[in-house]
Order: sequence, then C-alpha cells, then structure tokens
Amino acid sequence: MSSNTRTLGLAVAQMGPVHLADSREAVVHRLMEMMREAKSRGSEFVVYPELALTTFFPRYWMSEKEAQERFFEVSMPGPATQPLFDLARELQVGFYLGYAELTPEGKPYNTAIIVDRTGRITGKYRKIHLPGHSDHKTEAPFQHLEKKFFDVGDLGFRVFDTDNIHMGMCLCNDRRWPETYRVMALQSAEVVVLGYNTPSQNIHWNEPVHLRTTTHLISLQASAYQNGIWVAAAGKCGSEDGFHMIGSSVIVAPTGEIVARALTEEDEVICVKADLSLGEFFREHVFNFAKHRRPEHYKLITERTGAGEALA
Ligand code: CDV
Repeated sequence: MSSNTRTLGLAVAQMGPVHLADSREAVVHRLMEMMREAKSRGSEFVVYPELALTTFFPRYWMSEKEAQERFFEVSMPGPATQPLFDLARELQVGFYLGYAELTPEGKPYNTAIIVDRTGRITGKYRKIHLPGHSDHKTEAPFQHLEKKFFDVGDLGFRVFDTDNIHMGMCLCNDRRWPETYRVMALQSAEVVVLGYNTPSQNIHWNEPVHLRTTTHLISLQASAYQNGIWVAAAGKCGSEDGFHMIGSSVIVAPTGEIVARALTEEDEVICVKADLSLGEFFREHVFNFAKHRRPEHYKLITERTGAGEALA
C-alpha cells in the first residue's frame, strides 16, 4: 500500500482441483505462477484458498495418524513452501495461505497465515467454526471430517497490521457467521481475507446446487457491507478426483458489491485496486459502531450457543 493514497492492489488466486496424486511441489509451482501474474497486474497481496497445498482430504475416511502424515505441515515455511516465501520477498507481494498445521505438541489445526511483503509471517489464524462430523458416514458419497481431523482454533479472530493494512482473516465455514466479521470489524479491520473448499453437494441435507453459490455470495456481500470492509475470498474448486466444489471466488467492496469474480473453475487470478477509504464512509455513517451499537442488548450472543426460550 502506498500510505498516502490508501489503496491496496488486492488479488484472489482461485485454484482448480488438487488431486490426491499431486505433489506439494507441483501445487506450490501453481501458487507461484499465480503470484507472478498477480504482481504483473499490479497486486500487492494475494489470497489463496483453504487447505491450498493438498486435496480437500476431510472428504476421505482415514485415521488421524494417516491424515497427519499425508496432509499436514509440521513447519511453515517448510521445504516445499519456502520457494513461495522467497518469491513473495523477491516480488514484494504479501499473501494469505491456508494449510493443515500439526503443532510441535501434536495438535492439528485448519490454519491460515498472513505473510508480508518481506516474506515474514505476520499473522496466524486457526479455524473456529469446524463443519461436518467425526463419525464414518458409510452411506454417504463422501465424508466431511473436519471435526475428526482438526481441533477448534485457539487464536480467536484477530486483526493484524501487515504492510500498514488492518487485515483480518478466517476460513471457509467461518464466512457464513456474522460474528466472525463483527469481532474483526471491532478491531478496525479494513480487509478480511479467507479461503474456502465448498463441495457442490451437501451430504447433510438436500440443498439445491445453485444455493451453494447463492449462500456463499450473500454471506460475503452482507458481511462486507455491514462492517464497512473489503472481503476477498479464494476457493479451491472444480472436480478433485471426481468430487466437485464450487468456484465463484470474489472480491467484495464495502458497498456489498462484487467487484471481481472468477469465471472458471480453474487456477484464475482476479484483482482490484481496493480503495480503503471506501469503508470509512460506512464506518462513519450507517455503521458508526461507537455511535449506534447497543451491546447491552446483544448479551445473548455470547451467553447462549443454541437457540432457547424467549427472554422473560
Ligand atoms: N470447508 C468448509 O468449511 N466447507 C463448508 C461446507 C462443507 C459446509 C462451507 O461452509 O463451505
């Protein structure tokens, strides 16, 4: 960002499928190609998907041990990802990356990081809203085992000052929950970045396919507007070994308008020059939190998890 103009060259690098047989090195090569393209189109920050380095492995039944050995990173950067960090430094481009993290203590998380333009990790997030199940659904065409393979994130929804931008982040299912964005907007987030893997078929209930994209977009658009923030969402999409996931990666302005949208279900870079002052208008007027919020009437949001009796 150039500090006097308050703009950010913001890119989303949507990914086409990553198959079980694809190596980390091959995936990182694709990420680097897209970083080069984003840079050539004026971008200063690139958003990659959730679990970007591997196939969306929670669809497969296996032991935790097998999942961790095949799909988790024990260091970041590691040998396969170091070239991406080196390129970021060379091109002076920051990025957000989702990956499966295994901590030195053996704790598994669905994690995302923000890396600044010097290639330094400036922020980390561990997914809080974990969808799916932990049991084996033998009748289902595929599994959604995030509750089996990951612990609930322990870092909260934080905002990081990276290259002079107040940037928050979340992962996939988090994007559907209004609390996610409001907690970050209350920390003066200007931009929220996220990655996702959204199967086109919902194994839990019958949802028409078109709604998968509709609910994805309305969540992002409403949240951008209601918090006066830019939202950039990168999907991993297309058919991974026969399992299809939605595309429609987007960049949404604080007006709630989609200003860039991926057209394909392949590797595709979309970018905008994001005017960060656009959000100020909303934060000073209709969503002036300090003037208009009434937290004394929102207590149930933190006191209750599920819906219950009406207040007496
Ligand atoms: N990776 C995800 O968190 N996916 C969820 C689906 C499966 C409910 C999503 O919200 O897109």
